[in-house]
Amino acid sequence: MRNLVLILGDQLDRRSAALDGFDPTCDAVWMAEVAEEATYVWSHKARIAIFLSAMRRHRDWLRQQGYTVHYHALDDPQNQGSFASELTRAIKQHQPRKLVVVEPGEWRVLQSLKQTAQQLGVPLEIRPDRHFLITIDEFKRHAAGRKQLRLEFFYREMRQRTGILMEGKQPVGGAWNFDAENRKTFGTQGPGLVPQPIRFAPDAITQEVIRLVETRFPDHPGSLRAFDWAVTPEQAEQALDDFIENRLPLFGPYQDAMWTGEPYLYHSRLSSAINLKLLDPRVVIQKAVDAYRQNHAPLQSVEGFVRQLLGWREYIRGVYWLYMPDYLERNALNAHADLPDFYWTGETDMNCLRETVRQTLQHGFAHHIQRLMVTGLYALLLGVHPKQVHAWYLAIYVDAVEWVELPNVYGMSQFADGGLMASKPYIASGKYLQRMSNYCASCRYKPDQATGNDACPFTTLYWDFLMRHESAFANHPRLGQQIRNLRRLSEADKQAIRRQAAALRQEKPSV
Ligand code: FAD
Ligand code: DLZ
Ligand code: SF4
Repeated sequence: MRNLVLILGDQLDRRSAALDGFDPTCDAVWMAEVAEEATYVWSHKARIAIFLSAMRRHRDWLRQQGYTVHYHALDDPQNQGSFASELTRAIKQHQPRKLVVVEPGEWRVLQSLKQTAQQLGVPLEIRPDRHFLITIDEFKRHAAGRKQLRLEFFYREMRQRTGILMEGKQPVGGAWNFDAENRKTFGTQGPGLVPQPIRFAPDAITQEVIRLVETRFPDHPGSLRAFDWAVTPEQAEQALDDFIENRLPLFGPYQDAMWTGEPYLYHSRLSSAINLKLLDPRVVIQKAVDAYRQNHAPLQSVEGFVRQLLGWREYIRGVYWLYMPDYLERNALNAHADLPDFYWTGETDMNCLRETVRQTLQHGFAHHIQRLMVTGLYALLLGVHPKQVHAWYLAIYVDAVEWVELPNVYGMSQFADGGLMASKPYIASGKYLQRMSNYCASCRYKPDQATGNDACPFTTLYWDFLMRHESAFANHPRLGQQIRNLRRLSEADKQAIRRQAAALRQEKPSV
């Protein structure tokens, strides 16, 4: 054998660079379902199922195209359960002269592949992942010499570089973003009838995978009863068209809103398909821009959506590869509390957390503002150790791959990187959740109270957070107002808040 081409679970791109120059007479593809990837973090059943189901579809497609695929199924009795063991077995059996792989989505996996190749004395060729619009090296050049990395600068550069939503050198519509128009709430009357996203009933392959996951990982969190994710490029494209047609027009204004029983609202629900590389982000962006040009969706929605993909997604990946592996060791706020158990069960009387976690367990999904301002915010205010927060986020979402999950958790949500990625910690009290959702209306707590039996734990912990980090943020340009408000509290109030926060840390409130 000349080349053994390794295709990992999140590399299901039919135009992958791994397949460039493939010669069916002397090359073969290797894919491996391995238990370690499901257990390394305690993965939600739906996360395991989506990867395995999509991998099996890709295997079948490759074989239909004439590629030889050596596929290590999870239930193969010889499968020893890790990339290292399965790759070693394959190398010994096929004796390839070279291994070829596209840049993996995790630093840990890259090290494991390098180590195995080195131990067995087989060269490993790592090819750039052209799924992304900017390479890792190009991002490093963008970062070089800058005192601070910020999304806004990067995003503008990407707009200029690609010409997306540009008129010559100027942004279409005369502004780079329309954030100020994108913070609408649903008011007390609620969102009304939100067009529900297209769903894909599990077919025979997915059903088989579901049975396998239930048998092999019965104690893992989450349910598979509602599994309806896209697992092929064709389904992913249908999901994209459905989003563009039905939800993109209102994506912008309601980007930050939340509502009970509505896990998707006007979000695209495309992250898993894009991260598995079933969808090319260029196609997604182009279809959104076309919708604007055809007057189907307003600029504020289209720009808001494009920014997530052309801006945040590429930026996040750049940050990950720029700072790994040291990034994982950061804990700038010196947070050491344990993640409350209810993150795995949803059993808490805090309604916002109960809704978000239960929905997450049901679908393996929560939209961005739920991840940032409900589960993320509570962990940040409580002071949970960032590694525990990271292990939860990596395990629990169907779209979680470390390159995208980790900077979102450490940089955007927990401020564990001390501001490398985001300009400030995203902190708020329960009053923010009251404004942006209807969660508080049926909660036993009161968002405007910081102490006493009915005090909202978010509000108590918000003030406590400011007190604990007052000196660090006293001169922060974007937290000044919050610190000034803190300084208006009486000493007695501060004491009471500290006591209540300490009790919350011990109690881990549950029903
Ligand atoms: P939409 O709201 O419709 O956005 C469109 C697309 O933009 C998404 O599909 C996604 O590809 C991209 N996008 C949006 N925001 C981000 C972002 N902050 N970073 C990178 N890409 C973005 N996203 C993941 O894909 N995997 C994760 O593991 C993940 N973990 C997160 C953890 C935390 C703490 C936070 C705050 C965010 C996380 N995100 C993650 C980002 C974001 O929440 C999800 O991409 C989004 O909720 C997916 O839903 P959607 O497809 O409906 O996105
Ligand atoms: C997340 C995941 C799971 C659950 N299972 C597999 C698997 O069996 N085989 C595989 O190749 N990848 C899996 N993945 C994705 C990996 O954890 C990891 O994110 C990617 O390999 C990084 O490129
Ligand atoms: Fe969440 Fe507090 Fe509102 Fe209850 S009152 S839903 S705990 S923010």
